[in-house]
Amino acid sequence: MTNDAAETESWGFSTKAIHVGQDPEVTTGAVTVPVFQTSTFAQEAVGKHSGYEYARTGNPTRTALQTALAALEGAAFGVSFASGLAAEDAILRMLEPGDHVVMGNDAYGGTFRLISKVFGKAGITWSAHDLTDIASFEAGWPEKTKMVWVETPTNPLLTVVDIAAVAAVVSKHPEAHLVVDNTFATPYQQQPLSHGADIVVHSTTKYIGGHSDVVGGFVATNDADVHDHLTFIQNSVGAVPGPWDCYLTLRGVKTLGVRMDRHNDNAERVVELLSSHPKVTSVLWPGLASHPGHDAAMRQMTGFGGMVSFLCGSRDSALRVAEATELFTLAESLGAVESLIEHPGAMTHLSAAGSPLEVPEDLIRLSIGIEDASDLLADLTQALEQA
Ligand code: P1T
Repeated sequence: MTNDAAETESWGFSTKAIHVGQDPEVTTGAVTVPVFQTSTFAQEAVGKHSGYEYARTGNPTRTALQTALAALEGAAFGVSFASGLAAEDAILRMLEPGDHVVMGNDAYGGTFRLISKVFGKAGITWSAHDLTDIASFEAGWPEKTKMVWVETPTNPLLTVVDIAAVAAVVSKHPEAHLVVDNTFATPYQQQPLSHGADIVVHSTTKYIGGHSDVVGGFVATNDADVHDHLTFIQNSVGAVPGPWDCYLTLRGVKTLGVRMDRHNDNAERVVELLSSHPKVTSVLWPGLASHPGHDAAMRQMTGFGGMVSFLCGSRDSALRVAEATELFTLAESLGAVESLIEHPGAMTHLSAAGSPLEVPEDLIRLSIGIEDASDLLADLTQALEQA
């Protein structure tokens, strides 16, 4: 059985997740894409080979993952990397000294560190803007902007940026690319290319892998020049995922849809609890009608996701709650089957301290897993007693 492109195009999300790029293996009929644990591939004659020469350049397990993820983002091209930051690094290497990156005023601390500290040294300038204020973003367009970097929803404040509105501004500047980090939403509930983004990036470490057992990154695009750049960097720099990592990620991909439905449902239950809790001063989740980005989320997302952040009055209260949960594990990362809790100011976003991306000190971020909601609620209830 070989699936042709026209047939797969019409498939639903989970059918694509399970089948695209994942035909039974031709020599044995193995139903699951094998882990091609090899660094090189035999050639029949010089330059005559199966399409694979050397595993940094290409590996069939990686091809399967790239093909499946590209289909899920509705993209012509997909390129995998060893981590989300390696994927971001590959994108940012499109820039030249003197170029400028506009980013949102809330983003993963590691992304901020990469742009400001690593690419800053290479002569790339950056500025942080409130990308929910489209008029001021448009009016304040910095000269030499070559890239606009959007996270939506953002990490960790869950701000929703209207992708189509930002794309409308960026498209007036043909020299600039719009990059959307789709890690929090996942392609199951948001497909940025369809809203005008040029490039989509993921930390596949998160929901796509889904089991806290692998680190990875992925980039999707419909732009052949961008794709050429990415494959050139993938091969030239070599920050590639190994075959086992690709296999584990692909195994996670198959259940992305069902996991996201459960993450969404559990998050809704947690948000209900937090919203009426006396120790909680504010709950941040795009599914709340009172969330400033709720309307934009309704337009561009089909679910609100499993990430929930909240404020609880003081840094000390936040630290006490983060250390008091028993079922929620105190840990960085997110998007897996088990629930996690963290204090962004002291953990994931420490590198943004003192910058325009600094986060509130009484902020707690939850990654709601797929356990039974009643157990999650009981754990949070007992932990909040320490607030
Ligand atoms: O960790 P890595 O796979 O390199 O991905 C980086 C990254 C990129 N984009 C977003 C939105 C992210 O959240 C991350 C990683 N974030 C965490 C590790 C965290 O706990 O927030």
